[in-house]
Amino acid sequence: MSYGKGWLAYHKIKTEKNDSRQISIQKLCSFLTVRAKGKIIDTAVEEYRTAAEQILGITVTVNERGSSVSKQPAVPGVIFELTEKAPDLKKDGFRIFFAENQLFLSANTESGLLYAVFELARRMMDGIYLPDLDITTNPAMNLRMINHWDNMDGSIERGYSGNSFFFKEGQILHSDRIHAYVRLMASIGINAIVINNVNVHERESYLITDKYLDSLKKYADVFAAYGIQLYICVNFAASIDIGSLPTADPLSGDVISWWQDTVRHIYDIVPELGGFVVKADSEGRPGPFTYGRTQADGANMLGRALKPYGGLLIWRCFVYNCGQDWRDRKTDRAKASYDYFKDLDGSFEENVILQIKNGPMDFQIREPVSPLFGGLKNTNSILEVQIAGEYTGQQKDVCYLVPMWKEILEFETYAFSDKDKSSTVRDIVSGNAFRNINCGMAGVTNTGNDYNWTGNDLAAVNLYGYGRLCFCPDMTAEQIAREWITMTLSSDSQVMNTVTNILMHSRSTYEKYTVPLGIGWMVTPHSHYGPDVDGYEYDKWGTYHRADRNGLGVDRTKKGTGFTAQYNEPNASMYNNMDTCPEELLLFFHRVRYDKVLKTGKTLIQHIYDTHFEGVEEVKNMRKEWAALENKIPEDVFRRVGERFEMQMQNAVEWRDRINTYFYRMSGAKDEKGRKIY
Ligand code: GCV
Repeated sequence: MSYGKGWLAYHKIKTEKNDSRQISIQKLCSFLTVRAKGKIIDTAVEEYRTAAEQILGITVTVNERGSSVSKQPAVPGVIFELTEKAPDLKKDGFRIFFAENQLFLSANTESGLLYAVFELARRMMDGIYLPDLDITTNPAMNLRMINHWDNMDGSIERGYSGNSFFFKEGQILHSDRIHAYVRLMASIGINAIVINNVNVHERESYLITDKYLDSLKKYADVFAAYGIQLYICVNFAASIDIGSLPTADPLSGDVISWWQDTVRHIYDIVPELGGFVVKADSEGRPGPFTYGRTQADGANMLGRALKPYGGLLIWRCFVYNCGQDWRDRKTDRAKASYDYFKDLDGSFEENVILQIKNGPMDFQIREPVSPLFGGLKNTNSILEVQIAGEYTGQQKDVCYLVPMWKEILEFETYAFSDKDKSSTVRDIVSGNAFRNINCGMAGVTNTGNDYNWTGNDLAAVNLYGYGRLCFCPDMTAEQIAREWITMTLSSDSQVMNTVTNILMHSRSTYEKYTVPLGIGWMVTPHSHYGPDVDGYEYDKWGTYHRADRNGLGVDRTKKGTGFTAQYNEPNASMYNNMDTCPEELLLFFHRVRYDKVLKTGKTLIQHIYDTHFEGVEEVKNMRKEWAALENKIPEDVFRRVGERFEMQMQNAVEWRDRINTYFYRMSGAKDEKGRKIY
């Protein structure tokens, strides 16, 4: 199957506007001196060559190569150098600056140099005068991870862009596409990729055996050349399922030895492996609870086995009771992760990291931030977000997620008693708040073997934006969108303005025509696309809206389920009080009557009607704006995205009519504007 180049489809730019400047960019970039050696440096040289040739239309001559090259070339050129002398550079950071007729790309790691090359390529595409550059960039987060939910049969759980490019019919695939993918990931700063689903089924349990280790080694090598570590998800009960032990009890001596031997063998063959990711005691996956052990017992046992090899153990906090009785109003799924993990704070091994979903529920279009951020202070944590958009349009409906992720990162958790000390989620996952090294972000990816990688071409901005955000969370969502548009579509001003406008409004539009004010779900069971208001209302998953003829919403205050108390003050009180609770989260935290007047002066029921009508109108406008780009962007992209807008239109109309009709019938309240409700 063929594939596109995504944001690395460089094209030749016009450099005339620089022609009158002192130094010819073409000449400057033709001459490269490499004062460094290594596998990733070789990659950086190749990537530089590709970028310079394709963007500037030149052939690059590599002057000298090697770590001892120190003489300054007589002609203008580009110099790659590894330096230990730059105090403002952190691990994998880089500097690009111009001095003595040379454009320096300087870093203290090989990966840093590779990132500098990709940054330079972005600047070239922007058409800027390179000698003006003076940039120092350090990655904000140490772990910048991608999670694949790919299964070995080739399917992808919550995948909306075709099948896996890693696996097919139980085999590991080796194709050019893997290399193309790894380039894309490295270009946005990704340094860790987990290739298989957190739901480790029977076949995937064998990934840690000789059956697959040689193949994994090949992947590890391809990844390593781009500064990326390979990770795999493992089955907590592997000692039973593939070993011959009767137990997976993490405190059993036999289990401990089995994992130690297994991990030793894996690292003998794949020494580059980054480590394991584990989903335990969650949605049917085995875990330490079966043996009366804690989540820390389970994680630490595996962490200790990985430690001698520098491996990390990433343990997910998505642990909750998925067999709830819908009649039970006391149990609250939102409380589960905090209840299971908060008291374990400080009891995890140094190489164990907790992976926490952004919200306490499950990747909804609007949720509060998980109270584990700010609750855990002595534990490495990474923030898990979902690029794939399971509940946010599934890459049919356009929904730019970077604005949401930025809100999450900027959320102040008030973890310190000195309330002036910053402890935003960003501070926590970048390791600044509690001085943890093993922190960062994990994004559940939206890729598959579709030609354009992401189903909807516009959904690639979420993948691109995820990587850029992990590296540079200071960038605004709009800057990221514009950069992606330049790299992928065009820098033509009409294209730039139209697509930026569509992307920047897309989340709010999606939210308008789907679930109101943070209540979540109301989706078609299993597929999770399209509306079904009561689809999960009488089910076991703990995801209820509790609508009746008077109102809707879940009372999570102290008088209700008590979830608000999991936050530090003043957040706990803010959420607990209906008047101070941010309105966009009102129904998440409170049970609200339909006739309650909101800050806009509208009643809740009128807000529901209005937003749903508005949402559909906004989709119509986006579709129209897109249609005006014909002949301005590649024909195939124009067509594919156009088709997606048709699907989004149908989806939005269906949501509008189902939600409005449902709440009209429940409440009996008429729409003030007398619009059609069924
Ligand atoms: C991989 C949600 C999804 C599941 C997913 C799970 C998880 O429940 O619907 O498909 O499983 O989250 O994050 O583990």
